[in-house]
Amino acid sequence: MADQEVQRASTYAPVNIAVIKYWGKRDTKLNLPTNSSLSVTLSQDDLRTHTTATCSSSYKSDTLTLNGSDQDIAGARTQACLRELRALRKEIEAKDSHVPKLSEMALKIVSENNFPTAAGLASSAAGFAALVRAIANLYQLPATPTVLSRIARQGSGSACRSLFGGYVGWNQGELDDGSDSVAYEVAPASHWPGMRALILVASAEKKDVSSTAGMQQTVASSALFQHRAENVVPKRMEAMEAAIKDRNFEAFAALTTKDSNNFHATCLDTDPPIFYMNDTSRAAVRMCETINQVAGRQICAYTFDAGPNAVVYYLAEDEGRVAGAFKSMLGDLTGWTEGVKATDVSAGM
Ligand code: 2P0
Repeated sequence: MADQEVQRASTYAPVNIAVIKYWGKRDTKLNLPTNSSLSVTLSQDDLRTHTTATCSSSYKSDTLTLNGSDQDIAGARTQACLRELRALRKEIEAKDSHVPKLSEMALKIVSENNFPTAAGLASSAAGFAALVRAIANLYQLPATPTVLSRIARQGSGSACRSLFGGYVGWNQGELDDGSDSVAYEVAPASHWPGMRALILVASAEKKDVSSTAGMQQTVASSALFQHRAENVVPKRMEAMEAAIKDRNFEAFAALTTKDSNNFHATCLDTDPPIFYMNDTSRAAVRMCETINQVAGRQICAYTFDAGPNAVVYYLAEDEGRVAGAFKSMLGDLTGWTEGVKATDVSAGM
């Protein structure tokens, strides 16, 4: 029987690293944020999730494996993504009775990360983006990256930004149903040919406080957070979009470092305080400050997510002064123990 066949689709989704950070939800069910954010999608040659989605009437139930281990697929976030994707497939099936009823078959989803999971390197972003796109491809949905970003957001907020390459905004939106809380392209990766990122792994261990739990503690207890969401981020979003459009590295770098520090300040202002950065992270901050002082201008910008690992943005013309300095101190990254890896952001997805 035709529907006993296994239907299959695979995709890659890269990690994105925010330069204006998402931290705080106004709706925890739909992952609606308290502020807009902006990120840079890395090349899928570097940090990425590869996902294969298959479905067959011979499968008993939906399953998900990540790096060979079975994952809980019953969680509300994964279920929300599956429900939305199946609903879109049903619309196609309703229009044409010859179209196989894939929406009624169980799914088998197999994902692999080529970097440490849950160590503050945006694994959930790449993970949910890949899951949503793999199933959308399997179902042959005519969905745009914007529609897929709305679905992936429900898996993990930052995942909505990994559906686009290059420089990507996520509009916080205003509507209660989240339909306007979607990602959009600010500029493609090729817009800024010299842009490079250095990934500095200070620890590949799983973080102590998950982003989801950490941001809820911050929303509940930090006064600084209110100020950040209302007064700091809106102006920075505008300034950052302008810096990217103008390819103004000094403005981009100043905003990136300030926003990382502001985000970590709200973590420290949380009760109990959350420490994502460690001594190695702070050594990387000092290294960037020294590199910029010696250069006489800001030629590198650090940013830290919910973990101790740094991403340092710089331009190709400063490769020796930035990546060279870090590599001579920490060595090239091999096997995700401590070290650094330089990546070409402009190569795109
Ligand atoms: C970001 N982070 O903008 C910020 C900066 C971490 C620090 O998005 O609860 O894993 O799944 O929506 O997306 C991490 O938060 O949280 C994150 P959920 P998510 O990249």
